[in-house]
Amino acid sequence: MTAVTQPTTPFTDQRPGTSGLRKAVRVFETPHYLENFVQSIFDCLDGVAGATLVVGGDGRYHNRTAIRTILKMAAANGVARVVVGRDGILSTPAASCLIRKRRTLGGLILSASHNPGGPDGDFGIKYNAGNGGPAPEALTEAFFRRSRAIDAYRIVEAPDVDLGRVGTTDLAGMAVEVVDPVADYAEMVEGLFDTAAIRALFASGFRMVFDAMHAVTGPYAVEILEHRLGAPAGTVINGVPLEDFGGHHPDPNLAHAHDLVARMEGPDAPDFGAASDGDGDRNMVMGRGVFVSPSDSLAVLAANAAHVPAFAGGLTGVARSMPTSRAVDRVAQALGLACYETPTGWKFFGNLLDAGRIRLCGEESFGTGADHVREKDGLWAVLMWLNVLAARRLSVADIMAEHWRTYGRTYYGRHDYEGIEQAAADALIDDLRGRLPALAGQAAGGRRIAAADEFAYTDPVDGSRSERQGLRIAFEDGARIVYRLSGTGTSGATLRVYLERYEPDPARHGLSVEEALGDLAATAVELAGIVRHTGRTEPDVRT
Ligand code: VG1
Ligand code: CO
Repeated sequence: MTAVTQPTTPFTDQRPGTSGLRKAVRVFETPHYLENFVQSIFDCLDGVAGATLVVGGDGRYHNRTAIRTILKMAAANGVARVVVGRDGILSTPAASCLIRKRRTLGGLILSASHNPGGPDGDFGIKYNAGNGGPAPEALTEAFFRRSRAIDAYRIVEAPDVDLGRVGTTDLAGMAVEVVDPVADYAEMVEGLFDTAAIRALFASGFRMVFDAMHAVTGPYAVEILEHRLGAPAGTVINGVPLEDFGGHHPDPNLAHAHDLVARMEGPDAPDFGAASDGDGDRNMVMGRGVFVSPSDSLAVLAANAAHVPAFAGGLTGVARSMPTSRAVDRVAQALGLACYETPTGWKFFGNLLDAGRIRLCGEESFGTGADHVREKDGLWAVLMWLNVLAARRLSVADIMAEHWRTYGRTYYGRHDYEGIEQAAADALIDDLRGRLPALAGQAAGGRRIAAADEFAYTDPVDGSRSERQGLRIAFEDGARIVYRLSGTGTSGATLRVYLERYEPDPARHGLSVEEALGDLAATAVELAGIVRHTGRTEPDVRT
């Protein structure tokens, strides 16, 4: 079999965003598009020849086609072995787990996360390094620079490998090892939790619903929750992964997880509800009659970590992305833990986890994780909650009420304006950036602004610097507004507006989020001139 060097012309739009290169499937189907980016990655890595790589994805449309191409390119680039999930399936946390367990050079994960799938949907690819985490910015920038200069890629001409059968086959001198996508991950998480307590909880009649949203976590959730932990059959709904996720957004939030929300609000609601996203790294948790905001979830898990065997040795520190609410900061302060604020995106947690400075971290966008892998992990977060519920034997509502009594409640909301013109979005941000220095001390919507700045981050471990990570306005009463543009969209720009307000008084912990944040939302619209810049009078999504 022969390796051929295929000439190509570089693409100019392959800069990785918050979570890798994410584009419409149609763009990935452009001749040489995927190949160009994959070769750029190989060209920037040290030690590709002779290396082992992990490859897998969330099973969406184009997953298998892309994997076949990647395998042939890996062989042509001298990779010795590729570990690939059966049928090309690996959830993002399972891929991270395999990279770490097998000590591979790294891995390629194919996913566009919660973005819709199918021929008219989105696709994505990202490189994770040997620690199992998303490549740091310096590396993704190197991929991008290479993608604009590259003029050829290498690929072997060979028949496709059968990805449907576990076992090792040869592809032009490279070993392709097809593995069960669930086994290693299931074994890892079983070692982290008090599984006997969780099994006893289910045996006591506790009921839950896990909505896999026809995305990658279905087989993981069935194996772990139903087979290993004894949850009744049928606990997992929408458990069969589909290439187009059944036509839905596999995005676990109140807007998109309708089947779960309907069950949790129905007459015979179970004790606990959860959902995960397209690639299995996000989570949403709910109790009967209560939705747990992701920022609160992080805070509750930090406060209750001592009930979980993996954290018996203590937490050392915690981290949250900047726009995530400061609920976890209050827990960290009370428990004497270090608390870090990072830019949006999981790659910034990696160094802190590797250095042992933190053991738990999360984002407001339904992402929670810990030091067992280097990705956020949806099913792991659900198991954390189950472990805490099993240890404490309280309802989710009681746990939340207790948490807010102890630490105060941080009301939180995010408003997204989607598909706005890039130029209008940039103008809005530039305009507000220019006005930031003058805002401190001014009154806005009945509050006084204490400080206004643009977030920049210096990594405390390697000293690398990330600028322009969101505009922040802090008020004297503890409320906060953050503005930033999404780095994961595939058409136009998305403006995200993050709102939070601290309420120490337990008598005022029963407000709806709308009641609690309505005036702050109006102030946010006003301060940034959202109507003037975008013509929009309402956000498209509120989470
Ligand atoms: C969004 C979220 C961010 C998350 C990222 C990737 O990014 O806000 O918190 O890390 O998605 O999540 P952005 O730039 O669109 O705000 V996933 O589940 O796509 O890996
Ligand atoms: Co995801």
